[in-house]
Amino acid sequence: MPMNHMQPFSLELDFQTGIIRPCNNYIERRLSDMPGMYADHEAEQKALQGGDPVIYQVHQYDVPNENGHLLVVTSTIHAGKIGDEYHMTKGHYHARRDTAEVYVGLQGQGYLLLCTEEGGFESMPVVPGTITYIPPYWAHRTVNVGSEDFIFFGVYPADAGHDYGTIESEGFPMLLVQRDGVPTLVPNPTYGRPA
Ligand code: S6P
Ligand code: ZN
Repeated sequence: MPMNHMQPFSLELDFQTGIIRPCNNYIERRLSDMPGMYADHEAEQKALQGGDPVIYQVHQYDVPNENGHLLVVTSTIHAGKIGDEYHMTKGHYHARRDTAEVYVGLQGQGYLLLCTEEGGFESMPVVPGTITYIPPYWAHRTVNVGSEDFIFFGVYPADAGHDYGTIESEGFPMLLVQRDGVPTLVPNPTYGRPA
């Protein structure tokens, strides 16, 4: 075996929390880390003043960011809303647009929202046991529409990288909000325009 081959390894995944051990890349995103991404800016300001809640946590195990390697990652989105819009991730395209990703639902009730730069949009529920395939060229955002943590596992090419800027400036075509107590997709009035 060539000396530069990496050794196989295994990790422990806690299905109740999404924590993987060991973990060498932990990210916590608070509301203040995603300014202007929720449609209701008044509700956003109120929540910021009320303590800047942690919206989601990401546990990833980093390996070399090289072609051939895969990254494994869990995301835990805490339940809640900003105004009537459910807690969600920032959402991103992969910097290398020709890379896919697979998500597996582990806990809670969520949705995966996807869009393309050509204006395409798709959404699908993600619950424990759902496998979703995110093809190359689709931006992806996840949303917790339930009353407990929404947790999912993901795996994607280690050289994919992340482009957050496109979604930061353009948003998603649709928003997922609560209407009459039910998760409902509504057109994003500021889609395509800087927030
Ligand atoms: C990475 C993968 C997920 C997200 C995570 C947080 O390609 O899609 O691990 O990074 O769900 O979302 P975001 O949009 O803040 O990266
Ligand atoms: Zn991704």
